Amino acid sequence: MGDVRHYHNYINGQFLPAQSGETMVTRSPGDNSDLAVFPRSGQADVDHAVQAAQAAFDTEWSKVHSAPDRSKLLRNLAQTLRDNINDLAELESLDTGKTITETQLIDVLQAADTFEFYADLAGHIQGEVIPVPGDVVNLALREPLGVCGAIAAWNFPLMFLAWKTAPALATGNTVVYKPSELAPSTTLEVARYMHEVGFPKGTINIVGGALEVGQALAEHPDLAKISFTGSVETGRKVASAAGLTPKRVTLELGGKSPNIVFADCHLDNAVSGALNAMFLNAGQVCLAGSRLYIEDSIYDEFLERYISRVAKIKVGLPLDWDARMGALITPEHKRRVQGFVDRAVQAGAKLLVGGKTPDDPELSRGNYLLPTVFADVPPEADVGCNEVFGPVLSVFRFSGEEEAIRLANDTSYGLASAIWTENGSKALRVAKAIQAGTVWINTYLRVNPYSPHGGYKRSGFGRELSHLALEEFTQIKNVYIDHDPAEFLTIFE
Ligand code: TXE
Repeated sequence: MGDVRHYHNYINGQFLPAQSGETMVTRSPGDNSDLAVFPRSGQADVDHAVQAAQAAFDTEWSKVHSAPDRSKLLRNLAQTLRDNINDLAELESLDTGKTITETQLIDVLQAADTFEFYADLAGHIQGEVIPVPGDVVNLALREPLGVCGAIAAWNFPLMFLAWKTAPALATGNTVVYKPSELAPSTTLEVARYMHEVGFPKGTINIVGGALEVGQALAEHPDLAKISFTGSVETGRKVASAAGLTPKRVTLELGGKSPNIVFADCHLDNAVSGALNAMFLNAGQVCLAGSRLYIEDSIYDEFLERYISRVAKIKVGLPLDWDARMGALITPEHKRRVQGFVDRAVQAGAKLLVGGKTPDDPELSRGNYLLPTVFADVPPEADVGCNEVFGPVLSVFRFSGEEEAIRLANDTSYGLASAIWTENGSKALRVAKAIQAGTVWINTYLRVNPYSPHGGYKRSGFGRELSHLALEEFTQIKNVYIDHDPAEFLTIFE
């Protein structure tokens, strides 16, 4: 699919190869052709980046650069993303396999919006004055943490870059960021924009590589925080490594989110919502509504309408503007997803649509799977309860509010959920009863920089986005000033 690109790390304001000289290759999921060569970094590169970030924090970023300066840089970066939307969207599609329609309409714009949102907030990071009795002034100052590490997954590279670096930088921290080795290209491209926009050297460092880089970051004694997005299993390792040299941890892990359709819903909207919920980015979305619960009395009608629309989803090459679903990230991941499908069939689940590779010869070299829907999923089929991270939906039926809540909460995950009903009181009752970090009512996958994002239960802890992320990247200093002119009281002689 064109020329192979070559990237370096971005450390201390310089574009550098890994100190070992080693490189890795990323392939385009659409046809598995080589897309980019980038550094396979190691401990020495992470140490270099952390030292650079510490020096920038100590000397410049948190002290010399005021909030308006930080705000201006973030805003200029957002504008640069917008100016380069066509190039970035194309590269993001080639690197991740998702459709150009998605990357143009969602990924690049969301990333730019997020940088802008935190540019706005940079000037509003405030502490408190605490009303302590007596002749005392008590201030709670809100200060940056120091050097923050970030480890990202491959499914929304540009958005994760913005979600993790924008609040960190806005609050005066410096950052060492590791993109996923499966889709690092746009992140390494944006490093160039960060340089051009004029972020001071060492403020933001991007280190490419595989799990060795993630491990080195999680274990690093000089990091104040680590922010991680990825699988539950890796999240557990990151949290325990981070605990050895205590640092703050934010984990955004997987999900198996319930999408509940009550009989009194707006049927057309609920059908459209359930398509968004499951098939955007070919289901490789932590928030995917991969358990669809339909109330008994509308079960058949809903499914009939839904399946006829699923069957029309065009699976296509990432740069095909008519395609509505692209490729899965790697051949291994496709095999993993296909494994869920095969086991579900063996366990007796009813395959309503999809379940196989598309016939289109144009797609034969990529990692494509047709949108897939199962009904009558028996409890022993893991497709119904584990995160598939592919375009595979399990449909269940329920009867009444109580059963909907019980089924929705019957999972160790708690990332997202949705309720479709025209009854406002019912919607609020169910929303309060669901154990998840997000409950959408009559919509699905509304994500924006203004609203907090994060999980309950095994889906993680800490919040990204919104003004609440500012708390995750700051600490409070208690300044207590006694200006009572009377003699100082003490129990000592
Ligand atoms: O994730 P990993 P992968 C889920 C989804 C998917 C599965 C595996 O189910 O199929 O996870 O995806 C780095 N210490 N999600 O393999 O392994 C790694 O280099 C420190 C849900 O991509 O968790 C990458 O940068 N870092 C999810 C990042 O961690 C380590 C999005 C994520 O890798 C490390 C993606 C280690 N020991 C996958 N091992 C979501 N929440 O959206 C790996 N890494």
